[in-house]
This record gives sequence, structure tokens and C-alpha cells, in this order.
Amino acid sequence: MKANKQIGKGTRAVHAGVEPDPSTGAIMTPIFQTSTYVQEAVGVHKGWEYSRSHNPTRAALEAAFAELESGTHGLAFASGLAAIDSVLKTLKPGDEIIAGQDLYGGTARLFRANHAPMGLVFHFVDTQKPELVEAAMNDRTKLVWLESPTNPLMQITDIAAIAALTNPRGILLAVDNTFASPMLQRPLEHGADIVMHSVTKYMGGHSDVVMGALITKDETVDAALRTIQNNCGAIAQPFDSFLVLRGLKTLHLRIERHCSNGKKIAHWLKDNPNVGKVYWPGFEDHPGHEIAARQMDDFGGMIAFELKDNDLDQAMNFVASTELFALAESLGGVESLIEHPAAMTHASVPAEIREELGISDGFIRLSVGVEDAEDLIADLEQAMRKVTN
Ligand code: P1T
Repeated sequence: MKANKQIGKGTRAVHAGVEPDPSTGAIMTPIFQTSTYVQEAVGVHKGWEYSRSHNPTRAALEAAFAELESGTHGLAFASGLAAIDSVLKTLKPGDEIIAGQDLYGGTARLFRANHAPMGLVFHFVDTQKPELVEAAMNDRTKLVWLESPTNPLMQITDIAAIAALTNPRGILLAVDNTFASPMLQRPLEHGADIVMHSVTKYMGGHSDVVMGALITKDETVDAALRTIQNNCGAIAQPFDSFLVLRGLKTLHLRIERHCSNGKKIAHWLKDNPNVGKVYWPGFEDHPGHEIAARQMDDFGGMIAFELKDNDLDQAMNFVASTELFALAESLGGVESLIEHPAAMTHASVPAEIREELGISDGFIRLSVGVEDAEDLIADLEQAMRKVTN
């Protein structure tokens, strides 16, 4: 199915990337579990040579990613971090990157621990304020990297406002769209050059695959990324590609439920006297609400909050006390998860930076799944009783 703005997001989710198999008519793309393809004579083949370079199952998934994100080219990687790493590998020592101040801990660690020592220069900036992004730009700036909403503080950046700064200067804008998914936000429509996903999360949706994606509509950017994908080899595997193709068919339905459950739980938390601050962009008093309402189709199922006392022991007890919300890293699957960012997903962020950003020791993150909201609320209620007596 060709990218077509006229059709709805749900129709795209069901059909993206998938054509009946030409040899059998199979409606599902087969798992081409093969490393290589037989050639009739040297260079005479059916377009497939070696599975690091191309694989039909992965190609179908890559086409689906492109369609869902309103792009023209998609690439599937072994993990979200492998996808991010591939973008940075297009740069050279001395090149400068403006990165969001609040990022998944592993992304910031990749930047600081692996790419800074190789000569890339990072400026971590509050991208909620475009004027700060502009002030950090110079002739060596090649890339702006941001998340919106951010992990874990749920900060919102105006993607179009940042694109208005990067596009005229020839600086690439890459947006990690993991928290929103293309059902809620399509950054290429707002002027971004590259969209990245930890497919591990909503795109896969079933907590059974680790994968990353990059999407663009720029031929030159695609060619550079495709070369890195082939030369460095951090590709997505055929079976995993099949699982994600399967998962994408219900992305719109899952996201609808994540959003409606998220809304109920966010409001329940806000109204609870034992809860302090609640971070969710659907609240009118969230600093990024107006932008989120404009650039997103809904507010998603990721929520962060602090208990009233904002205390480490209480938070640790709380995350260990839920029964339906499983205590685990990751997010975006059908089952609800709870975690403690300072000790888990963002432990690699230096304590003073966490403190500066507001990722306190009492800070808790929820990935609200697609179960019945009443059961999820009852679970939070019983955990709350255990830690507030
Ligand atoms: O885990 P991986 O597929 O390599 O993706 C890394 C990644 C990138 N970007 C964002 C916004 C992410 O949330 C992640 C992974 N995050 C978690 C594992 C987590 O629990 O937050």
C-alpha cells in the first residue's frame, strides 16, 4: 500500500507495508528466515543478495514504518539504541549535536560514554525553549536530537518551532517518537528530518521484541543511514520483523485504549490526597499542554508522579506493592508496568543532573496498559494503602 494521506490512521495500521505474498497469495508476509539468496549467475538475482543488506520480511516492516510516519523510507534496527547509534555514525569528529536535556537514560549514556569520546560535541539543552536551542547553534551544529514527550518527565517540545530553526540552517532534526507512536504524533509532518522509535515499546506493543526504527523522507539522509545499517550490521531479524508487523495491525486500537486508560489514571492520581505532582501532558496546567494538544492527536498512556512525601523508601515500597502493574523497565506493551526511574531506567544519568531536571528519588513512572481501567485503579489504590498507613 502506498503512503496515502487520504486514508485513516487505523487503515494504515492494518495495511501498512503488507502486500499478499506474490508466490502464494499468503495475506501475512512470510518470515524469510534466510541468510542468503541463490544467484543464477554472478549478479543475476531477484533483487535479494544477503540478509544483512535486505530481507523481504524486514523490507515489508520498513515500508510499514515509512507509511505510518508519513515518510518515504524506513529502516529497522536491532534495538532503539542501535538506531540512534546509526544516526550519530553519520557524523564526524568535531560535529556538534544539540540534545534534549531530558532523554531516555540509555540515549544520554550512548551520547556521553560512547560518542563524546569519539569527538562528537554534545550540548544538552532544554528544547521546550526554542530560544535556548537557537543560542546553542553554531557552524559546527549538524544535528538536533529530542524526545517529545520526554522520558521520563513528559516534557513537550514544539517540533515545528525547532524545525523552523534547523531547516534553513541545514541542520538535521531527529525526533525520538517512542512515547507518542505515529498514532498520536508524526514529527515529519512538523518538519523533522528523521523519526526514531524504540520499536520495543508501542510499535511492537507486546513486550516480546527489542527493535529500533528510523524513518525519513529525505533520499540523501536515507542513503547515509542505509549505508550505516549495512556496513555496521545492527539489523532487525526476520522473525522479530514478523512479530512487529503483526503488532502494528492493532496499533490504533491499543493506543486508543492506552490513551483512555491513561486519562482516567492521570485524573485519579491528581485527585488523590496521597499524591504530589502528576506529569501528564493532557492536564491543562501541564506547561506543554497547548503544544501537545496541537501537535499530538491524544495524550498517551505514559504518566509520572510523586507521592506526597516524595520519599525514596515510600516510592520503592510503592513500586514493589502493585500487583497488576508489573515492576519492570520498558513501556508501551499491552500490560501495565511501573518503575522507579532514578534507580532503574535513568540510573546512568548522573545524580546531580537528575536532581536538576526534577527526577527525584520519589519519582515513579507508569506505562498504562490496555487492561480495564477500574482494575488498574484498584491496584494503585491497594498499593497506596500499603505505603501511606
Ligand atoms: O531499549 P531500546 O529498544 O534500545 O530503545 C532505547 C530507547 C530509546 N528511546 C526511548 C524514548 C526509550 O524509552 C528507549 C528505551 N526505554 C526503556 C527501556 C525505558 O524503560 O524507558
